[in-house]
Amino acid sequence: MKKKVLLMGKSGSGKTSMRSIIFANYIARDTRRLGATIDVEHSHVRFLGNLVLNLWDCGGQESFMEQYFASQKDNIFRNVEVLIYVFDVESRELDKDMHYYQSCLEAILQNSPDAKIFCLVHKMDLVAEDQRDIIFKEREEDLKRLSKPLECTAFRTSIWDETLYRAWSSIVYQLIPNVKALEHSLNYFANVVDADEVLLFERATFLVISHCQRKQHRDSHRFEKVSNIIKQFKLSCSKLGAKFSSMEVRNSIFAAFIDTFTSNTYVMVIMSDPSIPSEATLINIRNARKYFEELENPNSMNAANAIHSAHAARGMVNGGSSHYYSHHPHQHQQLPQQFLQQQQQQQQYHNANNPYH
Ligand SMILES: Nc1nc2c(ncn2[C@@H]2O[C@H](COP(=O)(O)OP(=O)(O)OP(=O)(O)O)[C@@H](O)[C@H]2O)c(=O)[nH]1
Ligand SMILES: [Mg+2]
Repeated sequence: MKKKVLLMGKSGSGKTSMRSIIFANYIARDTRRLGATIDVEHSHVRFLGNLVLNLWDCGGQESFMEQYFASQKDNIFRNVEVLIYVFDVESRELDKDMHYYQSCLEAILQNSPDAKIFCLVHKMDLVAEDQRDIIFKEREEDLKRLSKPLECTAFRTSIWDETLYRAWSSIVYQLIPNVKALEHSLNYFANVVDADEVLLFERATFLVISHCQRKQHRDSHRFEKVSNIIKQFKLSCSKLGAKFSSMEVRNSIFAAFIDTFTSNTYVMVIMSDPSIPSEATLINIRNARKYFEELENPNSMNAANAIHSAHAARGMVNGGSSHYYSHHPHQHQQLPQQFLQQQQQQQQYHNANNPYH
């Protein structure tokens, strides 16, 4: 499934920088070396296996912009699924920026009226921290007003922090097929394994594509922070010739497990019950892999529908190829014999290794 994504905005606003960081493993510092994009640079990014993002990075110098709205109009604005318009927050030519943005919207309205529109108020790191909220709110209001009758979603972004991941996660989320089924299954998985929260990251970009939260958390930006940190770590590993595969972080309050999951995702599981041993969570992650692999691949056994049936849901716990280890007594009777044995062994292990027991 191919989806055309237009990246537009004036020259130097940061389009190629973002694209390179999210999809081509650049680090922020390296973007300083990027030259201005000549005309349109096309790239195809495979995302979650079946989804191919067809990115059109449109160089923003004025001579190119003029051509986009004249001779190249049909070619550029036809079949667009998503328009991402990038504004440099420090730009001194706001009127001109808005003029081009509106020309863009007119062309979208004519050629791809169903396209989703995102505006990124970018380079927010250059604005004093105490001004960021006010400036963003102002810009957001202006943009929403000027976009009518089209709707736009605005994000504040910077390549120097996690806001880049928040914006791009939200954008790609809208493009992922059967994302609801994925979320439903993730919820189910989180309940069975008794996790505080479970997150799915796309494997190459580390964007969050789905999450399930069962406990409140005070930091609403933690997901994109984790994306940002782990992506950097993964890049550092690959520079040393190593491949990041998993990690466990444990303190007195919680344990976080990040692990390779399906062929297109990493999973993160947050557990706060200290009586559940790491091994149990790792087994549960391993056992869920096949199920999620099938869910991601729409050609296999119609997995998206299967999740909605009670039969399949029971199968996740006590039958088929997937077994879950649980501490909850009411679930024990559902588990098959072989699994109970495994569980008893785990319990023994757990008792032997838990100093608080
Ligand atoms: N401070 C700051 N600088 C940024 C940010 N994003 C990009 N830049 C810098 O802005 C400069 C221009 O970035 P590009 O990505 O090449 O801009 P562009 O929109 O692709 O420009 P054209 O290809 O000419 O349309 C580079 O030096 C980047 O390092 C940001 O969030 N903050
Ligand atoms: Mg560029």
